[in-house]
Amino acid sequence: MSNEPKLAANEGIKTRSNYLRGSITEGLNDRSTGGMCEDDQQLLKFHGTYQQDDRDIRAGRRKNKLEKAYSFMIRIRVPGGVTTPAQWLECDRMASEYANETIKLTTRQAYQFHGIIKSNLKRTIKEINDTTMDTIAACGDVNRNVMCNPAPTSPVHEEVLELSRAINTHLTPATRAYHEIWLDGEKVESSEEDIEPIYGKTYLPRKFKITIAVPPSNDVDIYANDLSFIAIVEDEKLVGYNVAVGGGMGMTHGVDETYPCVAHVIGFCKPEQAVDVAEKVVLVQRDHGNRVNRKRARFKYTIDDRGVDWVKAELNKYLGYDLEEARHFEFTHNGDRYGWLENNDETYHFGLFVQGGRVVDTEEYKLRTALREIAKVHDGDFRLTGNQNLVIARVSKANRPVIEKLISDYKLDDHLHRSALRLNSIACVSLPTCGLALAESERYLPSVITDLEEVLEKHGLRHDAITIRMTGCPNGCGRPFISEIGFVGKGPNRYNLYLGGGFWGQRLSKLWKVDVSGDDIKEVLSPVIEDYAKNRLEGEHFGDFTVRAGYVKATVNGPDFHLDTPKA
Ligand code: SRM
Ligand code: SF4
Repeated sequence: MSNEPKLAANEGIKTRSNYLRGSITEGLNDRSTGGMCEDDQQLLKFHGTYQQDDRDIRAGRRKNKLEKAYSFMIRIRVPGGVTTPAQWLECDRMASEYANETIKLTTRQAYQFHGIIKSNLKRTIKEINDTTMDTIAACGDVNRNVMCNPAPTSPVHEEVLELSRAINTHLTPATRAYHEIWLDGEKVESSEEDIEPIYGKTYLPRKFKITIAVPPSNDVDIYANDLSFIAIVEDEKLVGYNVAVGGGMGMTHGVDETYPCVAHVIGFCKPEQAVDVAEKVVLVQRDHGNRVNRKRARFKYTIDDRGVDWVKAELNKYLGYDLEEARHFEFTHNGDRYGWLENNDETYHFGLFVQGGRVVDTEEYKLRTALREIAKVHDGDFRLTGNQNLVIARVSKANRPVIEKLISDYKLDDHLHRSALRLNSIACVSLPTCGLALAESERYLPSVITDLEEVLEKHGLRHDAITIRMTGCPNGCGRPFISEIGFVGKGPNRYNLYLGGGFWGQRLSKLWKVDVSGDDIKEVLSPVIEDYAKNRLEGEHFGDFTVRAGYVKATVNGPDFHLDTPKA
């Protein structure tokens, strides 16, 4: 008997999969069930799709001894969040033809479709590829969609967008499985090393996330990513990037060895070194990440277990040169800008608030129709933000009146009437599609904000930006642990409340109240809001205030997240 610890089950699935093929093709052809076998469900993630079921009707189907109402979520990678009007129109068509009539804009600048039945899965992925977008590596134990600031446009921002695309392409799995399964690509014989030169047979221990930010905007939340590049600009020229590693949000309630972390800045690299740095950081994690315990398999734990100095030294070894000293930078916010913004090339952006990132038509607000009509005449592009919003971008001077009219006809300029709290909100998808959800989020946060708006109004805080985020479980898909007010699902209509996060996402929050009923949120938070209105210092943000006023202690990082917290 070997004393080697037993590898996590997913490691075996990857090893046996023949580079992500498994029996996916056979499963797709099996019409006796709407689902796929368990191993293939894991492998499908690498291809950008998740098996789910409609949780609103799960119990009823169980009672009637019916199979769960299986369907699939598809995630489309969009490096830097930039897509064309033609791609938008195609997504809009597919949302009706194959999905649930909605397009979901995610917290990582990607698109999602929900509710695709198995018999339409291959067709949908094929048609997404026909639009020159793809879904490979949108999920799975690989590098995910690479994010960057979507706005404004400037030569520096364009360079950064190019880098996000270059890293995205460089770290895309090389296996032909995706082409064979979804695009009817030919089977090509190749040697082991050619098949997957960066990842190897077992890919990464866990998902891996990369982002690039141009200060002063941290709208892509660099501190929550495994690897980030922070653009350093001198005399309006990009001179290189600070490199930050080890951010991440996910944790499990009651398991103290799991916790969110904010990233550590470890050095500086030149622009031409950035792709190489990204690859080598990935290799450090590939070779040293935890493949035994998936709950501690993210890069943040590799770093926490061995130390930041170790990771720096190891990375320098892999690179064959040393990162330089990190340079000075400053962030001021991590929210989006709304309304019209002029770029320095005589084009215009319109920042549009999309509640919960859900593009859908309702009786009162025809958002999806409006965006379809805009896409038909738009001569620029669409940019998805990391806060689930949308920028109608690079509108030409000549075309601006046409777009302005549509914006006005469909009342898309409603940010003017929204509270700053709502404009700085994020809610993860949660119920009914997410299999891991413990409580509502996307369907619930809007009404929580409406309640809190009454309190803000009363105390003159309607236009004060406070970041507020809700997730249906502690996986943290809406990055709640770096917001100033965070709600994290505990059970049906029960939430843990976190306070004290940094306004531009630089400091973790801390658990303040355990297991609060959704119905009590307004009552519980009102006195804190009132105290803030009366006793804040000039320019003091809500998160900083809640720490100074003693509601919570500041979290330094990582394991400290669980110190001094109330117990359930
Ligand atoms: Fe996430 C899993 C949705 C961003 C941390 N996430 C899931 C799944 C796939 C549930 C599952 O595994 O069965 C959710 C699908 C719900 C659905 O019905 O669509 C899901 N995550 C999302 C999205 C759509 C939330 C949103 O409302 O926008 C975001 C898609 C981003 C994308 O385009 O790639 C999304 N997820 C995030 C983020 C935020 C980020 O990346 O900046 C995080 C926290 C950062 C991080 O990774 O640490 C995040 N998702 C997780 C985790 C916890 C990972 C961990 O380290 O513990 C899981 C669960 C897991 O991996 O086991 C998860
Ligand atoms: Fe699902 Fe939890 Fe992510 Fe929300 S945070 S989408 S509930 S996994």
